Amino acid sequence: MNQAAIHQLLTSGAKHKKEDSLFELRLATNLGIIQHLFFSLYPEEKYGSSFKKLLSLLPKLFASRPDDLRQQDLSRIKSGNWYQSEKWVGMQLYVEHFNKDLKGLQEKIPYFKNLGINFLHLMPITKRPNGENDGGYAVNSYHEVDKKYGTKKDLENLTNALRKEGIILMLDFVVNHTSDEFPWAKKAKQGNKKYQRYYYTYENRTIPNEFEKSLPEVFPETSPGNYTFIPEMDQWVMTVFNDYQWDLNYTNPEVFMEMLANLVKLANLGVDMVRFDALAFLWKKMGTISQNLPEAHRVVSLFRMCLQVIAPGTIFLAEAIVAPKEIVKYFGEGVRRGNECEVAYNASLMALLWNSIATKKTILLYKSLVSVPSKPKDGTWLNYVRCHDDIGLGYDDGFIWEIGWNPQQHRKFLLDYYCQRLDWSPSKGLMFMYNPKTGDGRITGSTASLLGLEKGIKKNDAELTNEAIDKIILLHAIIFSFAGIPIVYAGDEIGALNDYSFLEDEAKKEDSRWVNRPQQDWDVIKGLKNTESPQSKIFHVLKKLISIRKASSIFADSDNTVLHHTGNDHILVFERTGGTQNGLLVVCNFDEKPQVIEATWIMKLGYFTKGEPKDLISDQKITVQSGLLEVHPYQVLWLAKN
Ligand code: OTU
Repeated sequence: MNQAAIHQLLTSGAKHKKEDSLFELRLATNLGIIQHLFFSLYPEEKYGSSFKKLLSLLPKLFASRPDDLRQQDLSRIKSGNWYQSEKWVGMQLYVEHFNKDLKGLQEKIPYFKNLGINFLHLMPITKRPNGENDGGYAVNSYHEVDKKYGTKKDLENLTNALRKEGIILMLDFVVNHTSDEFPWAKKAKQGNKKYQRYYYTYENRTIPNEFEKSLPEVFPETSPGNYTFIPEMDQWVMTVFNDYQWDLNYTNPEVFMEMLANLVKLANLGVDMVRFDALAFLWKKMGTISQNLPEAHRVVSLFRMCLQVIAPGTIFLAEAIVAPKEIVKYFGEGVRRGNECEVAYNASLMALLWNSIATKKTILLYKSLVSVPSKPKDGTWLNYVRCHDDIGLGYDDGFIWEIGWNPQQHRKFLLDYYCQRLDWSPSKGLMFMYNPKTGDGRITGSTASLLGLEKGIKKNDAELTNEAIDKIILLHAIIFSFAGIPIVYAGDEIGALNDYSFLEDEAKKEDSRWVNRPQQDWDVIKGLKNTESPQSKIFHVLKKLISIRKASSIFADSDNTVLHHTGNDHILVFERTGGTQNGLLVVCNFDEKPQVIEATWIMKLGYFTKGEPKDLISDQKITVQSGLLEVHPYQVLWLAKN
């Protein structure tokens, strides 16, 4: 298509306000890449008219963007990489488990402010089927609020109130699949060919069987295989996740365009960060595992570039729980700003922390962290101890071998340690999706229960309890000081234990992830003034860590993290560097015994210019004897240059 024709399409009917010209400017700047991406997925020979349709869609979508959000877009463009600031601290929650509904959530804004939370990830709140719906990850709508959470008005009130308080919002864009009740799926079931092409549907098993040869299973226990037979339409449909989640067919450009419109509607609700759920799965190809394919990246990039034109203030989070070298690709290929997602889950760090807790060692952590390929300077991590999902044991087998462990036996040890198969383990986790064919399994359980607090409290064992508290603080202190945005799972700040009530719920009992999605306990929160309870100890320390973080730009992600090797296998040390005057050294002991490290190199780095530095967490001066620094069991130190 030639540029004159494109220009004509774009300007026809435009009103030419200042904002419209800014829109046109953004479009002109990004058009080349949008066109290139589009035709690389949908060849021009066949899909030239689809591209024209996309071009006429963009101004319409921009016209639907509310004024206040357009203003915010402009100020965000001016404020650069606002998401790399040290000021952001997140919390993830299920609205119905937090405080009833959206209105209830709004009432709790003072709680977030008190703790220092200014970024919320609400688990899905849009319409979903009754019964099983994967916590809302089976969507009946991408933008209509499910009535169990309230009304659209309630959401508007909430987002307005949040914005007033400087709290940003993340919602999910379940981009890979819809529920089997979504309007398109319903029409497909009724025999509508157009909508059958919105999904991967097959009259017989020939193609599905070929695909199955190389496709792994995401939920092997509850939803084995990747296809489901739909009697109403007498066809098979691809369902990589649960059998009621139909995979969208992105080889069809109509799907892309309709989903773009859905994405804009979601962004227009006042969403600051969009979580791209399961984005690694967006493209399927026979003979591959159909994850992380180059075309999946192009689809994400095309969404990004279109949103760059329509709603440039909205940023994306990549939910790709895959190998580190694959995760970083979701930042896009730019050296500075990539052209896919601004933020990605630091799934590797999360999984490695759990490995270090069980083994009491940091060798695998170091080996893996040094090998993580660097991300573009303008991207950042979302750092978390755990989320609503299971903890997968996604470690590099090569590194496990190098340490001298057998990967299969090592994973078995971790499952045994966390899933109550070892008497001596403090952990009370449950197994998720154990696959006897492969011996693979994943771990569920709340942070506190996995770290021993449940056993400690139930056995009235003070030592176990205190150890668990220290471990909870240790892991949070790491994610609060690691480069990126930290996000706390709601309840972890008060040591919430496993919630076994899911076992009584027909729609939940097969999915043990519900054990780690507890109800927020407002009675405990009322009692936080009693500073001696385990819950208060955790809460007050985490609150302090958050306020320390927010007060110093050393915590901002400016590519200033350095890992230090100490020669002690139980210790992790990393530094946030800030020139000769400024710096933060994080020293962690993953062992149950005190450990010592050589301290002269720390002195040389400039942490002892005015004598022994104070640990910012305990406010105690650290002591160095004979050039050795002692770190208590599960202690974490934050040392500032003095
Ligand atoms: C995501 O997780 C969500 O976080 C889950 O809660 C959903 O069930 C799922 O998508 C389907 O919508 O397999 O076990 O590599 O690990 O996308 C969790 C990414 C999952 C997958 C991840 C998925």
